[in-house]
Amino acid sequence: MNNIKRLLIPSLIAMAASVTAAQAEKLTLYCSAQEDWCQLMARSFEDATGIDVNMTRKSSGETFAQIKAESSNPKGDVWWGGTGDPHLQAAEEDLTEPYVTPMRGELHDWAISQATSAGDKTIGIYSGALGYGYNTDLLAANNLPEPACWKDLLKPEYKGHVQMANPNSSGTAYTTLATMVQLFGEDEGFDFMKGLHSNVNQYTKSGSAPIKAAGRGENTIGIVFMHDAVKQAVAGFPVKVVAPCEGTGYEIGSMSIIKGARNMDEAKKFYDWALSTDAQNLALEVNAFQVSSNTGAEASPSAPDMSSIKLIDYDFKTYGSSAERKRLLQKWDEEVSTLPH
Ligand code: S7P
Repeated sequence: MNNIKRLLIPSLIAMAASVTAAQAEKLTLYCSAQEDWCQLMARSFEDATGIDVNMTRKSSGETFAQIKAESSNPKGDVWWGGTGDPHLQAAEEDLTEPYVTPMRGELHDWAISQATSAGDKTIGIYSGALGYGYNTDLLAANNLPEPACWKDLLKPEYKGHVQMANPNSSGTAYTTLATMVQLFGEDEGFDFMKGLHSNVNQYTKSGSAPIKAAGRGENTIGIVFMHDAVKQAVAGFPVKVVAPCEGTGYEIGSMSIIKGARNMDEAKKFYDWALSTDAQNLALEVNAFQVSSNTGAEASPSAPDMSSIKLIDYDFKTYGSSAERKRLLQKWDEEVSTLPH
């Protein structure tokens, strides 16, 4: 071997090793919580581990559809956030990977139940109740009464004043549809959705968009998770939060590792980290007022008090099943969305 080769070969080997190491240290994160929370989680994980994170934010139903479409050639590693139902559907359709985290001992029972019901292919990261919020200035300006119940939203005077998301793209809106079916029974639940349709001014793609629009004064009433309405109120917008009088459904926001993840070690590192108190306390920095799944995580005094809200016994197993979610969405598409306003 001549001198040049003797000098070059070790440095080429070292370069190749560092390229391989650099290639391994990355994570593709699909995120279905609010954009600011998704960004904070991604950047904080990078700071904590040195692993580069490529994050994409999409609503829950959209992310489910993307993971399904990519299943023969998965591009994402972890799906963090979003309502639990589509995570359960992904587990049933074998789109996600079982993983038993060593963090389990730190979690609330409801977070573990979510994992157990899905063969450990998902886990609860937060919980929050569905409700609605309204812009108090717009309500007064339009001489509208203060709504307090779900059925108040069917009154003709609210025509054009109610906004919700499309349940196909949005986990919030699918939770709304499944809640009405559980609260009132299937026939009455669909009658409710049809009556509501007459008053809805727009079905948005994202679940929280209706209350952000209410905060900006572009919409009066937004059907959303109560914590998303609290976020607008805490930001100083004239938004009042309602826990509907009949009772309401709730979500177990979830996290799953995508089957065939290209960066499986990093995916597991993120999964464990995301369940830690430090990671879950980041929620408070972006006014995300869900209940965290780690029992040691801090709770904000502004967060909705779950114990004072009349919650239904939401049947996650049924409404997160592939057949039921598909059936309800198809029925909503055919019988509700096509009706004239
Ligand atoms: O982070 C707030 C939040 O409401 O967003 C998630 C939601 O599913 C994402 O929006 P979509 O309704 O558009 O899917 C919830 O899990 C979460 O609580």
